Amino acid sequence: MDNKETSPIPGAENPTIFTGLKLGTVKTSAAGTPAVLHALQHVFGEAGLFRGLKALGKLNQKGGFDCPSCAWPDPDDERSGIAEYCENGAKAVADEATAKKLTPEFFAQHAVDELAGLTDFEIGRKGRIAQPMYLPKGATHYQPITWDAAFEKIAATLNKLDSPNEAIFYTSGRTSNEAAFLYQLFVRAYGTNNLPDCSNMCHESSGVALGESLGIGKGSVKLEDLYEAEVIMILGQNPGTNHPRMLTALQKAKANGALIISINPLPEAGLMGFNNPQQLKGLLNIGTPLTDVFLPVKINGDMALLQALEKLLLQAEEQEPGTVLDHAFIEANTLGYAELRQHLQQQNMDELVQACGIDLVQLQETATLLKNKKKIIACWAMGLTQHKNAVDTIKEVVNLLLLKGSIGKKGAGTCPVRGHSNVQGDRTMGIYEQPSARFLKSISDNFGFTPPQAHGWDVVDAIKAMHNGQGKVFFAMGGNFLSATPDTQYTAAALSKCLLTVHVSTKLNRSHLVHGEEALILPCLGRSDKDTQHGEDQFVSCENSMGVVQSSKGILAPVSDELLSEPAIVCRLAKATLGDRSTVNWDKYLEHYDHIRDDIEKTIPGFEQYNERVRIPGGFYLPNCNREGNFDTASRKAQFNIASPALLVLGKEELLMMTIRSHDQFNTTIYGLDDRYRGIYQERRVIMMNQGDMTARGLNKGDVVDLFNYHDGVERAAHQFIVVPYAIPAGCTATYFPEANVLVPINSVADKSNTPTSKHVVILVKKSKAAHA
Ligand SMILES: Nc1nc2c(c(=O)[nH]1)N[C@H]1C(S)=C(S)[C@@H](COP(=O)(O)OP(=O)(O)OC[C@H]3O[C@@H](n4cnc5c(=O)[nH]c(N)nc54)[C@H](O)[C@@H]3O)O[C@H]1N2
Ligand SMILES: Nc1nc2c(c(=O)[nH]1)N[C@H]1C(S)=C(S)[C@@H](COP(=O)(O)OP(=O)(O)OC[C@H]3O[C@@H](n4cnc5c(=O)[nH]c(N)nc54)[C@H](O)[C@@H]3O)O[C@H]1N2
Ligand SMILES: [Mo]
Repeated sequence: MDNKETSPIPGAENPTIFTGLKLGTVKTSAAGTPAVLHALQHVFGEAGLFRGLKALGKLNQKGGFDCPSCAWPDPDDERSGIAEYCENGAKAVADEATAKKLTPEFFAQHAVDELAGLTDFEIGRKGRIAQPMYLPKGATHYQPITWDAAFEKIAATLNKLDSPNEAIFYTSGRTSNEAAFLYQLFVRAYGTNNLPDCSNMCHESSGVALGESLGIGKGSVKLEDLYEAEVIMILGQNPGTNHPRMLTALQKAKANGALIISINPLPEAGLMGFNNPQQLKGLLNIGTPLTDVFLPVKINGDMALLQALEKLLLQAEEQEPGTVLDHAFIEANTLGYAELRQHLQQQNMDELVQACGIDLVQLQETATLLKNKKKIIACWAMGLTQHKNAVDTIKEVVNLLLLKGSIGKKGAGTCPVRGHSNVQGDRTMGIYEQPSARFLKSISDNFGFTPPQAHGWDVVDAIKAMHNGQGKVFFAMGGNFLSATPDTQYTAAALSKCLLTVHVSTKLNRSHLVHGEEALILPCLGRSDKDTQHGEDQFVSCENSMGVVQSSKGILAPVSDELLSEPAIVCRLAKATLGDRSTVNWDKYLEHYDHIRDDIEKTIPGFEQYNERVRIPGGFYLPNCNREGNFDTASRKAQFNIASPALLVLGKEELLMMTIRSHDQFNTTIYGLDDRYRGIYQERRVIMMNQGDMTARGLNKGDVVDLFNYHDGVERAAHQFIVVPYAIPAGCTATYFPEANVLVPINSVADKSNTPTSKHVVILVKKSKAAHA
């Protein structure tokens, strides 16, 4: 670690100002009329009545555009006539569809430092970026630049590097298949595999675990499987806020008899109950209870909890042989059962109970419920993936499913619920720092150049490389790298050392304001914007969390004539950078996006007749070996995994912190200051604490505290957070991302996936000397 000597970079973090905390009641169910009203208020406030209604009318409709919010799939058959959207999808659309724009005058009036002094909430409300902007070396203000000059500048900088491996090309997960494919093609033609993406911070652990255990790094269930499941387990996920349309599916599953088991340190409103706004009962705010069994696990207690359940199931099987486990499935499809059984027998039940924080009686009741069930689906998100042992924990989820034969049959399987709307598609398109030899061969067969073979940097390695001077140019296709990544001050120092930082963006964010020697902002069309090339309206395509590829066609008039589509930006940058060296005909792609899809079809398996099938309303499923009952591992079998829960001994004063999303944000985009379901209003600088932990530290509700982390002997401090007592297990705390990212150590990552441990940060809480909130 070399960040001891770096002094804090101004504007890297949100300013420590309070906005006026109000505490209300914690909700016990999600959605219903207030959610719809809340959503419409947002859309009309930001986008205006006409743009707002027009956009919502086409959201997630067949032939419309794909919601830019989460990756939850659309129903294959019936879609709601009103609009297949949710409150938070509507907020995402409103945020993008806003008619407000940032003119050159705006940038002339406001210095970069001044903008960096605002909160993320204030920065995001400024509006859409309306023309390319350039920050010369040493300048205090961004100034307009033409597209041609911008591309030439980037090209000149890239071409003067000693090696293409000194450049880093990040991707966030909103980029379409078409743009992502061209982007990775350009980056590899330029000569590097440095393609970190948001997935490295998100579901990378799921991809690694599922790939190793089951032979495919994606989930196996389709939406209709949820309707046939006997049990749905939801681990480390808050669907009421982050995947609200999932609640409709859970409601239907429940009506068909499914039991829902929720495993989460917090009793999240959306897990507990749901008022479906599209049904009369929901409009009247009459809710359906969702969760049958709620297990308030300690942070990172999941592996212990799962092993305790598996141990109890093994015991039940011994008592009534042949009734609990699916021996035929285990025999035919798996490796390592005997070893797992032995390993579980050796685990001490008291220690497992202690580690997960759930008492034995509740675990026994849960095991009894699972005993005779044959169709189990496990859903999970960041509560499992962002831990040091995340890969092993997810493999433990797989162990449980395999014991029950719950993979490769209807109503059963794995369901990692993805985040960004096309994060899964971006990976399918080759946005990956560790491309397979097969993928690279396909590129060289189809495009007449040899792509670099050496693997590149992921997010954490890219940050370290910029920090130590090896990474010199940072280019981002979307996202907000500084605020999304761990160890904010370390990352800010890393970005500041670059020669050039470039962001292809829709909205202004902090990563534009903490920059390299020179910086560029390239404004692009968003999902809802109409994209016209050569006089014809184009559509793009995205892959959702369940592997369905669908078209997405924007409909709103762009806020400025100067916006380019992401494919156009890539093609023009590629031409400027590669010039005569290029073996790819970049102009062809912009004549019509069908040409991009033709080349995707040639290069990537599963896209046969892409142009035809993507035009079928509802799209098409990509192949998935697990669904067909196959396991594409080396042994052609599913692999049981042997691991032990981590033994973490906290110091006397130490607490564990998870960084989570409020109800009013999409990652680093802050829509508002409320976390309605958790009863926390008008404030984001809060720390949710167990009352016992507060009492032990002499803390009261409303006290202001400073938070510290000392990983690797470096002091990381997040100042001024207000204490909120909350129903959270002892020893555990929660703060919001990105305000608390400054505390997530760059070197604290998941084994194998290198994902920052954003849900597992050891902290000390000390009363702040600052004034009472
Ligand atoms: N509106 C909205 N939608 C979004 C997003 C957004 O910010 N806003 N973000 C999108 C993205 S990119 C993603 S990846 C997803 C994120 O979706 P989620 O993963 O649901 O998001 P988080 O808020 O990170 O919540 C994680 C949940 O895990 C729980 N948790 C934390 N630690 C543990 C643990 O150790 N064990 C268990 N069992 N649970 C734990 C927390 O209490 C919380 O309920 O949502 C996507 N959709
Ligand atoms: N502490 C902590 N850190 C985390 C997490 C956590 O739970 N805790 N979660 C992690 C996760 S799961 C993720 S996915 C990452 C998210 O990391 P990112 O994907 O990097 O972050 P976002 O906030 O989603 O990016 C928002 C920005 O994207 C731009 N944008 C929006 N739409 C478009 C578009 O259509 N095209 C282009 N080019 N730009 C667009 C806008 O300028 C906006 O400011 O953060 C990670 N960081
Ligand atoms: Mo994510």
